Amino acid sequence: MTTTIISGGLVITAADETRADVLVEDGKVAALASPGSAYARGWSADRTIDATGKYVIPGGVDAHTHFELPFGGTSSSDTFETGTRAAAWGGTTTVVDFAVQSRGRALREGLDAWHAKAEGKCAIDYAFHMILSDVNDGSLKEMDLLVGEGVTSFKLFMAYPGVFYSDDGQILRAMQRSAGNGGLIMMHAENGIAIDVLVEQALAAGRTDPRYHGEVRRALLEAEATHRAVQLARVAGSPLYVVHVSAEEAVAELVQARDKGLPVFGETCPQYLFLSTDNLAEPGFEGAKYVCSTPLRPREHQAALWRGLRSDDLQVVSTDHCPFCFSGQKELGRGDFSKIPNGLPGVENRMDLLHQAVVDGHISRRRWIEIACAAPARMFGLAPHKGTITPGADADIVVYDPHATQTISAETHHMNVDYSAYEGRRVTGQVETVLSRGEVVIDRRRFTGRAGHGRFVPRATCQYLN
Ligand code: DUC
Ligand code: ZN
Ligand code: ZN
Repeated sequence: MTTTIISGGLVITAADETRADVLVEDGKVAALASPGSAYARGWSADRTIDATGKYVIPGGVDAHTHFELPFGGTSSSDTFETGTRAAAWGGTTTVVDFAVQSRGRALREGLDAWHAKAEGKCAIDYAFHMILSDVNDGSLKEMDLLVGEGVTSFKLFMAYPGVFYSDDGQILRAMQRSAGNGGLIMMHAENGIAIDVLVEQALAAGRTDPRYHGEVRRALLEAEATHRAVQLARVAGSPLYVVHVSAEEAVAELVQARDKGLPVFGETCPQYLFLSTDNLAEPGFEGAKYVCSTPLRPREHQAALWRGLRSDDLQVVSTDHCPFCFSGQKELGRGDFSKIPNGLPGVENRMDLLHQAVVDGHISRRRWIEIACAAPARMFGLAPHKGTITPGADADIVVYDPHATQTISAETHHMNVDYSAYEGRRVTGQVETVLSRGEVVIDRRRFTGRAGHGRFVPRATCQYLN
């Protein structure tokens, strides 16, 4: 049995901030004690980590990543090995990635393929959601089996006709099924049929630059789809989690639903909080670096997102990490924005950017831990093992230096992508040491983990409602 004491830090969870020593035994949190009392209590340790002057926080839970995702004629550039290592560098100790059902194929085939990509490769623990691209009698039945295997959430798309798109009838049927089996429906809420008309019209008029990606994917079409998804979930009697909310008008739809007491939840991502259409409009095709869907919005939308995060109308910040290199991948869309692979890197940056939001006064320290660790763990059935520091929980712990400053850059990041969406941004706060189930995977800013340490975590059903 290996024991570690993390001494002298400020332990921050979503519920509390206390100065405490943390005893880790056999990969789990064994106890918390008032600072300096560890030895008086007779604790002994193989290793002591001095966290004086530092925060001791739960490892981040990023509930939205795409490693090795085939998309837009290419594949996202982080593997499970590089992506989970970068996550660890950024203080994230659990990721939930999206396995994909191909059209005309079984969920089982897609899930097996994602298990094969991840197994033996991950530096931190991982779990899967399932993307439904083909809702039919077979896939509906398979949803029950997946819930039994710990894949308890299913993403549906109201966008990308001909690829991932489901029509309203298919969505309703999947929601009815999840109402019965405890699964959580995650919705990509954009009206893809209308967007495709606007794409065609823009290209025909010669509007081919990256910024038109943001213009055709109108905020109103995100709001309309969000509204429709909420009504369909009401009819089905199922809860609903809307992913990557970016538009103020979509937040308003969620607020309206939640004010009615409906079990409707929302996620936003750092790119919508920190970036804007100004980035999409950067000259010389640089805007391609910021093409993702839902798209970046004018910066005026950011206030509604921060407000939603403070008021709990938005519950989770995940990354939608889906990196494509500028060179050779984003470049596929030169002369036609609709051919730019959609997605941004960010799995390494989320915890730091959200700490910067604490420094800037957008959210409190405890809210930082709630939206980045505790809420995603509860939402996706990972609690009480993940997302908090309490006796019995997995010892997924980050020693965080709140005073260190750093400049985010592709030169120094660990994601397998040739640019940073946050290049040159100065932030206060930095991950110092990271434990994953008690094993030190980052030791004072040196990677000490290994591919294969990370395990698949079968998840319970959504605990947010309990
Ligand atoms: N949005 C992205 O930006 N990338 C992958 C899929 C998605 O919905
Ligand atoms: Zn999506
Ligand atoms: Zn996504």
